[in-house]
Amino acid sequence: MNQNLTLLQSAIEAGKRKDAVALTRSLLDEGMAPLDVVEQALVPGMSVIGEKFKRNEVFVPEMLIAARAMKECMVLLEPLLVAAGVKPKHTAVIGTVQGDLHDIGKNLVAMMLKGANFAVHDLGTNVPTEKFVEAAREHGAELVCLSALLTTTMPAMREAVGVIRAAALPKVKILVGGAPITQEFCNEIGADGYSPDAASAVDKAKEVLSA
Ligand code: B1M
Repeated sequence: MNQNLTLLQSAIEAGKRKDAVALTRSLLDEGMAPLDVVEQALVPGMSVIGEKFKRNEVFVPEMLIAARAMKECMVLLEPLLVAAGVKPKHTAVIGTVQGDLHDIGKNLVAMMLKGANFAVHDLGTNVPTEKFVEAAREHGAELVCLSALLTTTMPAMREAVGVIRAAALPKVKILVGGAPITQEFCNEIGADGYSPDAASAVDKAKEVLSA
Protein backbone atom coordinates (compact mmCIF):
# COMPACT_ATOMS: atom_id res chain seq x y z
CA MET A 1 0.00 0.00 0.00
CA ASN A 2 1.33 3.47 -0.95
CA GLN A 3 2.45 5.17 2.27
CA ASN A 4 0.88 8.47 1.27
CA LEU A 5 -2.52 6.73 1.10
CA THR A 6 -2.09 5.56 4.70
CA LEU A 7 -0.97 9.04 5.75
CA LEU A 8 -3.93 10.61 3.95
CA GLN A 9 -6.38 8.30 5.70
CA SER A 10 -4.82 9.23 9.06
CA ALA A 11 -4.97 12.95 8.19
CA ILE A 12 -8.70 12.61 7.43
CA GLU A 13 -9.33 10.75 10.70
CA ALA A 14 -7.45 13.48 12.60
CA GLY A 15 -9.17 16.26 10.63
CA LYS A 16 -5.80 17.70 9.54
CA ARG A 17 -7.04 19.43 6.43
CA LYS A 18 -3.79 21.07 5.27
CA ASP A 19 -1.93 17.75 5.49
CA ALA A 20 -4.83 15.98 3.81
CA VAL A 21 -4.88 18.40 0.88
CA ALA A 22 -1.06 18.24 0.49
CA LEU A 23 -1.14 14.43 0.52
CA THR A 24 -3.98 14.38 -2.01
CA ARG A 25 -1.86 16.61 -4.28
CA SER A 26 1.18 14.36 -3.86
CA LEU A 27 -0.84 11.25 -4.70
CA LEU A 28 -2.23 12.89 -7.83
CA ASP A 29 1.26 14.08 -8.81
CA GLU A 30 2.50 10.51 -8.39
CA GLY A 31 -0.10 9.53 -10.97
CA MET A 32 -2.64 7.85 -8.70
CA ALA A 33 -6.19 7.72 -10.12
CA PRO A 34 -8.52 10.16 -8.31
CA LEU A 35 -11.05 7.40 -7.64
CA ASP A 36 -8.35 5.34 -5.90
CA VAL A 37 -7.57 8.32 -3.67
CA VAL A 38 -11.27 8.54 -2.75
CA GLU A 39 -11.83 4.82 -2.26
CA GLN A 40 -8.54 3.88 -0.63
CA ALA A 41 -8.00 6.85 1.71
CA LEU A 42 -10.91 9.30 2.06
CA VAL A 43 -13.81 6.85 2.35
CA PRO A 44 -11.95 4.52 4.77
CA GLY A 45 -10.90 7.56 6.84
CA MET A 46 -14.51 8.78 7.15
CA SER A 47 -15.67 5.27 7.85
CA VAL A 48 -13.19 4.89 10.77
CA ILE A 49 -14.33 8.22 12.24
CA GLY A 50 -17.98 7.15 11.80
CA GLU A 51 -17.37 3.89 13.66
CA LYS A 52 -15.62 5.77 16.50
CA PHE A 53 -18.58 8.17 16.66
CA LYS A 54 -20.97 5.22 17.00
CA ARG A 55 -18.88 3.91 19.92
CA ASN A 56 -18.80 7.39 21.55
CA GLU A 57 -15.02 7.51 21.15
CA VAL A 58 -15.26 10.80 19.21
CA PHE A 59 -18.00 13.44 19.15
CA VAL A 60 -19.64 15.97 16.80
CA PRO A 61 -16.63 18.37 16.60
CA GLU A 62 -14.24 15.58 15.52
CA MET A 63 -16.78 14.42 12.92
CA LEU A 64 -17.11 17.97 11.60
CA ILE A 65 -13.37 18.56 11.26
CA ALA A 66 -12.84 15.18 9.57
CA ALA A 67 -15.66 15.96 7.14
CA ARG A 68 -14.19 19.41 6.47
CA ALA A 69 -10.80 17.86 5.66
CA MET A 70 -12.46 15.43 3.27
CA LYS A 71 -14.45 18.24 1.67
CA GLU A 72 -11.26 20.20 0.93
CA CYS A 73 -9.65 17.16 -0.68
CA MET A 74 -12.78 16.67 -2.76
CA VAL A 75 -12.38 20.20 -4.17
CA LEU A 76 -9.21 18.90 -5.87
CA LEU A 77 -10.63 15.52 -6.78
CA GLU A 78 -14.15 16.27 -7.96
CA PRO A 79 -13.28 17.97 -11.27
CA LEU A 80 -10.92 15.09 -12.10
CA LEU A 81 -13.58 12.52 -11.25
CA VAL A 82 -16.13 14.34 -13.39
CA ALA A 83 -13.62 14.63 -16.27
CA ALA A 84 -12.91 10.90 -16.00
CA GLY A 85 -16.65 10.17 -16.12
CA VAL A 86 -16.64 8.64 -12.63
CA LYS A 87 -20.07 8.86 -11.08
CA PRO A 88 -21.01 8.52 -7.41
CA LYS A 89 -22.53 5.14 -6.58
CA HIS A 90 -25.89 6.53 -5.41
CA THR A 91 -27.81 9.80 -5.40
CA ALA A 92 -29.62 11.13 -2.34
CA VAL A 93 -31.77 14.13 -1.51
CA ILE A 94 -31.72 15.31 2.10
CA GLY A 95 -33.49 17.97 4.11
CA THR A 96 -35.03 18.92 7.43
CA VAL A 97 -38.82 18.70 7.25
CA GLN A 98 -41.18 21.65 7.05
CA GLY A 99 -41.39 23.81 10.17
CA ASP A 100 -38.01 22.63 11.49
CA LEU A 101 -34.85 24.78 11.40
CA HIS A 102 -32.38 22.36 13.00
CA ASP A 103 -29.63 21.33 10.62
CA ILE A 104 -26.50 20.25 12.50
CA GLY A 105 -27.44 16.55 12.58
CA LYS A 106 -28.79 16.64 9.03
CA ASN A 107 -25.52 18.20 7.83
CA LEU A 108 -23.56 15.43 9.52
CA VAL A 109 -25.68 12.79 7.80
CA ALA A 110 -25.11 14.56 4.46
CA MET A 111 -21.34 14.67 5.08
CA MET A 112 -21.17 11.00 6.00
CA LEU A 113 -23.14 10.05 2.88
CA LYS A 114 -20.78 12.15 0.74
CA GLY A 115 -17.90 10.42 2.51
CA ALA A 116 -19.37 7.10 1.36
CA ASN A 117 -19.42 8.31 -2.27
CA PHE A 118 -23.09 9.31 -2.50
CA ALA A 119 -24.06 12.38 -4.55
CA VAL A 120 -26.04 14.42 -2.02
CA HIS A 121 -28.46 17.23 -2.85
CA ASP A 122 -29.06 19.14 0.35
CA LEU A 123 -32.36 21.04 0.34
CA GLY A 124 -31.64 22.72 3.67
CA THR A 125 -34.14 23.21 6.49
CA ASN A 126 -37.90 23.89 6.65
CA VAL A 127 -38.32 22.03 3.38
CA PRO A 128 -41.87 21.97 1.96
CA THR A 129 -42.96 18.38 1.34
CA GLU A 130 -43.36 18.79 -2.43
CA LYS A 131 -39.75 19.97 -2.70
CA PHE A 132 -38.53 16.50 -1.70
CA VAL A 133 -40.55 14.98 -4.54
CA GLU A 134 -39.43 17.61 -7.06
CA ALA A 135 -35.76 17.25 -6.09
CA ALA A 136 -35.86 13.44 -6.13
CA ARG A 137 -37.32 13.59 -9.63
CA GLU A 138 -34.93 16.28 -10.85
CA HIS A 139 -31.80 14.50 -9.64
CA GLY A 140 -32.98 10.93 -10.22
CA ALA A 141 -32.39 10.19 -6.52
CA GLU A 142 -32.81 6.66 -5.17
CA LEU A 143 -32.83 7.90 -1.58
CA VAL A 144 -34.73 10.67 0.21
CA CYS A 145 -33.43 11.48 3.71
CA LEU A 146 -35.73 13.29 6.14
CA SER A 147 -34.55 14.82 9.39
CA ALA A 148 -36.70 16.20 12.23
CA LEU A 149 -35.60 17.48 15.64
CA LEU A 150 -38.92 18.61 17.10
CA THR A 151 -41.81 16.50 18.28
CA THR A 152 -44.00 19.18 16.68
CA THR A 153 -42.49 18.51 13.23
CA MET A 154 -42.89 14.74 13.35
CA PRO A 155 -46.31 15.13 11.61
CA ALA A 156 -44.51 16.97 8.77
CA MET A 157 -42.22 13.95 8.42
CA ARG A 158 -45.25 11.65 8.29
CA GLU A 159 -46.81 13.88 5.64
CA ALA A 160 -43.59 13.96 3.60
CA VAL A 161 -43.40 10.15 3.58
CA GLY A 162 -47.05 9.98 2.45
CA VAL A 163 -46.55 12.48 -0.37
CA ILE A 164 -43.32 10.82 -1.58
CA ARG A 165 -45.09 7.43 -1.55
CA ALA A 166 -48.05 8.87 -3.47
CA ALA A 167 -45.76 10.36 -6.14
CA ALA A 168 -44.77 8.11 -9.00
CA LEU A 169 -41.27 7.42 -7.67
CA PRO A 170 -41.26 3.63 -7.29
CA LYS A 171 -37.49 3.26 -6.89
CA VAL A 172 -37.11 5.85 -4.12
CA LYS A 173 -36.31 4.65 -0.59
CA ILE A 174 -36.94 6.89 2.39
CA LEU A 175 -34.60 7.19 5.36
CA VAL A 176 -35.64 9.06 8.53
CA GLY A 177 -33.84 10.26 11.62
CA GLY A 178 -33.45 12.96 14.25
CA ALA A 179 -33.60 13.09 18.03
CA PRO A 180 -37.36 12.39 18.53
CA ILE A 181 -37.55 9.75 15.77
CA THR A 182 -37.64 6.06 16.65
CA GLN A 183 -37.78 2.76 14.77
CA GLU A 184 -41.45 2.46 15.82
CA PHE A 185 -42.27 5.87 14.34
CA CYS A 186 -40.39 4.92 11.17
CA ASN A 187 -42.50 1.74 10.87
CA GLU A 188 -45.71 3.62 11.68
CA ILE A 189 -45.21 6.21 8.92
CA GLY A 190 -44.00 3.66 6.39
CA ALA A 191 -40.43 4.88 5.84
CA ASP A 192 -37.86 2.34 4.66
CA GLY A 193 -35.24 2.91 7.30
CA TYR A 194 -34.37 4.70 10.53
CA SER A 195 -30.98 5.33 12.02
CA PRO A 196 -30.11 6.96 15.33
CA ASP A 197 -26.92 8.71 14.18
CA ALA A 198 -25.04 9.96 11.15
CA ALA A 199 -22.59 7.07 10.93
CA SER A 200 -25.22 4.36 11.01
CA ALA A 201 -27.27 6.37 8.48
CA VAL A 202 -24.69 5.32 5.87
CA ASP A 203 -25.03 1.63 6.79
CA LYS A 204 -28.82 1.94 6.75
CA ALA A 205 -28.78 3.77 3.40
CA LYS A 206 -26.72 0.98 1.85
CA GLU A 207 -28.99 -1.64 3.44
CA VAL A 208 -32.26 -0.15 2.15
CA LEU A 209 -30.78 0.43 -1.31
CA SER A 210 -29.64 -3.15 -1.62
CA ALA A 211 -32.94 -4.59 -0.34
CO1 B1M B 1 -33.69 23.60 19.29
N1 B1M B 1 -34.69 22.26 20.28
N2 B1M B 1 -35.33 24.69 19.13
N3 B1M B 1 -32.55 24.92 18.44
N4 B1M B 1 -32.24 22.57 19.86
C1 B1M B 1 -33.99 21.04 20.66
C2 B1M B 1 -34.14 19.97 19.58
C3 B1M B 1 -34.69 20.66 22.03
C4 B1M B 1 -34.62 19.16 22.35
C5 B1M B 1 -34.11 21.53 23.16
C6 B1M B 1 -34.78 21.29 24.49
O1 B1M B 1 -35.84 21.76 24.74
N5 B1M B 1 -34.14 20.51 25.35
C7 B1M B 1 -36.14 21.18 21.78
C8 B1M B 1 -37.12 20.19 21.15
C9 B1M B 1 -38.11 19.64 22.15
C10 B1M B 1 -39.08 18.75 21.51
O2 B1M B 1 -39.47 18.87 20.39
N6 B1M B 1 -39.49 17.77 22.27
C11 B1M B 1 -35.89 22.38 20.89
C12 B1M B 1 -36.77 23.46 20.75
C13 B1M B 1 -38.03 23.42 21.59
C14 B1M B 1 -36.53 24.54 19.87
C15 B1M B 1 -37.39 25.75 19.60
C16 B1M B 1 -38.90 25.46 19.49
C17 B1M B 1 -37.09 26.74 20.73
C18 B1M B 1 -37.95 27.98 20.71
O3 B1M B 1 -37.82 28.79 19.82
N7 B1M B 1 -38.82 28.05 21.69
C19 B1M B 1 -36.81 26.32 18.29
C20 B1M B 1 -37.49 25.71 17.06
C21 B1M B 1 -37.07 26.35 15.79
C22 B1M B 1 -37.56 25.55 14.61
O4 B1M B 1 -36.92 24.60 14.23
N8 B1M B 1 -38.70 25.94 14.06
C23 B1M B 1 -35.41 25.82 18.37
C24 B1M B 1 -34.32 26.47 17.78
C25 B1M B 1 -33.01 26.06 17.85
C26 B1M B 1 -31.85 26.87 17.30
C27 B1M B 1 -32.16 27.57 16.00
C28 B1M B 1 -31.49 27.90 18.34
C29 B1M B 1 -30.71 25.79 17.26
C30 B1M B 1 -30.60 25.07 15.88
C31 B1M B 1 -29.38 25.55 15.11
C32 B1M B 1 -29.16 24.67 13.90
O5 B1M B 1 -29.48 23.50 13.85
N9 B1M B 1 -28.56 25.29 12.94
C33 B1M B 1 -31.22 24.77 18.25
C34 B1M B 1 -30.40 23.75 18.83
C35 B1M B 1 -28.92 23.86 18.56
C36 B1M B 1 -30.94 22.73 19.64
C37 B1M B 1 -30.18 21.66 20.45
C38 B1M B 1 -29.56 22.38 21.63
C39 B1M B 1 -29.10 20.90 19.72
C40 B1M B 1 -29.56 20.19 18.44
C41 B1M B 1 -28.33 19.66 17.73
O6 B1M B 1 -27.85 20.27 16.78
N10 B1M B 1 -27.78 18.54 18.25
C42 B1M B 1 -31.35 20.67 20.86
C43 B1M B 1 -31.16 20.07 22.24
C44 B1M B 1 -30.25 18.88 22.23
O7 B1M B 1 -30.32 18.06 21.32
N11 B1M B 1 -29.47 18.77 23.23
C45 B1M B 1 -32.56 21.46 20.58
C46 B1M B 1 -26.52 17.97 17.72
C47 B1M B 1 -26.82 17.10 16.49
C48 B1M B 1 -25.53 16.48 15.97
O8 B1M B 1 -27.67 16.07 16.90
O9 B1M B 1 -29.55 16.94 15.48
O10 B1M B 1 -29.91 14.99 17.10
P1 B1M B 1 -29.05 15.75 16.17
O11 B1M B 1 -28.59 14.75 15.00
C49 B1M B 1 -28.08 13.46 15.24
C50 B1M B 1 -29.16 12.37 15.23
O12 B1M B 1 -30.42 12.83 15.65
C51 B1M B 1 -29.13 11.84 13.84
O13 B1M B 1 -27.77 12.00 13.44
C52 B1M B 1 -27.22 13.16 14.03
C53 B1M B 1 -25.77 12.93 14.32
O14 B1M B 1 -25.56 11.74 14.98
N12 B1M B 1 -29.94 12.40 12.80
C54 B1M B 1 -30.27 11.62 11.74
C55 B1M B 1 -30.42 13.63 12.58
N13 B1M B 1 -31.07 13.67 11.42
C56 B1M B 1 -30.99 12.46 10.87
C57 B1M B 1 -31.49 11.94 9.67
C58 B1M B 1 -31.23 10.60 9.36
C59 B1M B 1 -30.52 9.79 10.23
C60 B1M B 1 -30.02 10.28 11.43
O15 B1M B 1 -31.66 10.02 8.24
C61 B1M B 1 -32.26 10.79 7.25
